[in-house]
Amino acid sequence: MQRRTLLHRASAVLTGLAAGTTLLALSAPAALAQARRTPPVMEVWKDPLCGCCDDWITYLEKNGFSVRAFDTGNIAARQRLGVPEQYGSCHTALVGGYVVEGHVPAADIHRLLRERPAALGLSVPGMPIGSPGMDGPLFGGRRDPFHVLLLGRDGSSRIWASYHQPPAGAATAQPPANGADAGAAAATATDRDGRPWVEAEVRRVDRSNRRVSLRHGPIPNLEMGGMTMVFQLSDPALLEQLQQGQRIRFSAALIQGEYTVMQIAPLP
Ligand SMILES: [Cu+2]
Repeated sequence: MQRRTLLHRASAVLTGLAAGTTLLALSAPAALAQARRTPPVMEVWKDPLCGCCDDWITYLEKNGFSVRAFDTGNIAARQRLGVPEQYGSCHTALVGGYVVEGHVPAADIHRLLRERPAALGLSVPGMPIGSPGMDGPLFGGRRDPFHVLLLGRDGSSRIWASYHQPPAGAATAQPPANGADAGAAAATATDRDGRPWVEAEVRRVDRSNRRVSLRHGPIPNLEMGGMTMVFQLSDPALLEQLQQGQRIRFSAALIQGEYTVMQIAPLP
């Protein structure tokens, strides 16, 4: 009788877990089993408008993590935790004393927590298309190669894992040589660094604040729909190329939490 009750409870627990509900009252054995399986808690700092951050969080929750997300304080968290700028992405997380920057696969984080190397943490710099959270329908199944880096506390890094690498010996696409940029860029779907080109109309050029307002089409790598938005510029010299009313192609990225125009090309 008692055994049957326990089994009953166990199946209720499983049902509850499957439904994703919070269990408030567990029987003692179930609570013990549950404690052993308690998912690591990860804190994530991100921008409230960051769709790919939300997708990454949803993915982590499906892959063994419990996430506490903060919609502000991303830049401050990155600085406080000591992530050098070149390893930055759109969100910064902390789990088990380690920093996790950007769209890092769950398996690499589990391995980090298991092996516990002397390190700052892991990073996937930028926002590679095809990484977890950057693989929604908008990206049409595109899988760009990327590395997960193990960051040292001294600012160094080494490769922890690699994904979607071209097979050995395969010809790798070379970026167009400088000087041939404009023509080649206009003829391709991505900029020199593989970010998708987006068509836009320049609405306003704010030279004193070094910002530009663009009415743009969807930006797949930022999971942003078409809208009018203000961007900062990766290089202030880009301002000189922009005039109100002009039609352009541009690429964008999230740099230190700010939407940033990375490159500009004439429309074909
Ligand atoms: Cu992202």
